[in-house]
Amino acid sequence: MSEIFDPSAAPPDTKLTLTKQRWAREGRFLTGRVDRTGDERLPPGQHLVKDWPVLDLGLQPEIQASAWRLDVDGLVDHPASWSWAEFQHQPQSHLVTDIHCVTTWSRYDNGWDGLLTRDLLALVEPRMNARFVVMHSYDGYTTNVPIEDFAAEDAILAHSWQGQPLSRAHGGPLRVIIPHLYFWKSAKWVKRIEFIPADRLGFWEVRGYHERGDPWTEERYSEE
Ligand SMILES: Nc1nc2c(c(=O)[nH]1)N[C@H]1C(S)=C(S)[C@@H](COP(=O)(O)O)O[C@H]1N2
Ligand SMILES: [Mo]
Repeated sequence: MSEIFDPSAAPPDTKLTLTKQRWAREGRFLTGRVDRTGDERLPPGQHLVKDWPVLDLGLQPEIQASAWRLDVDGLVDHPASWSWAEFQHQPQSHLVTDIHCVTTWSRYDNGWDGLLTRDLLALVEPRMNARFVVMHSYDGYTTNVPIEDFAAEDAILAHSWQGQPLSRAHGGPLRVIIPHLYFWKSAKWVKRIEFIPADRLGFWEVRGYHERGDPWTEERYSEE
């Protein structure tokens, strides 16, 4: 089914605001502190870089704008299936975050534009039994996160970096950014966001990367 959010159908901020107010009352998606300063800003074992390395499976899919879609489905009350034009009509936000890659580089102050995952969640309304999120990409990559991590206040589906359209090498036209986890959790070329009841490991997670990937506790690789 395709239930496309129509911004002209109802005052969009009202629905978003009401849903988020209800979540606040229910204590849903409460996450840890997002802002970190000073010594705490650079996680242990990381070093700063000024450039932006490219890491992927060696295949950078080129998606024609006319063929691009984003599906949001699984355990949600209002699944979405957006064309590029429809996606661009969703609420837009700007934020600045750091990047922490498990290969030990970090990059500060990256400006992103796109749809906050909080706003996406308010549109599709995950059910109470939706506990994990799997991101599927056009290159076949997948990665999994608990829904609380997906719902972090600074997580965003980004189409622009530093005011410019995201390059294909870095995941354009659209990628996920989850700044408080290692960067392999930030799916490039995202095409589907699936809400599921129990954890299902993604591409790197089945190959020994940590299920969660918190840089501040160095959740780099799983123990076995
Ligand atoms: N679709 C897709 N997303 C992906 C990957 C990938 O291979 N395919 N690699 C991940 C890894 S391991 C890293 S470190 C970052 C790299 O993003 P960058 O190339 O923009 O630095 O993307 C992550 N997201
Ligand atoms: Mo990575």
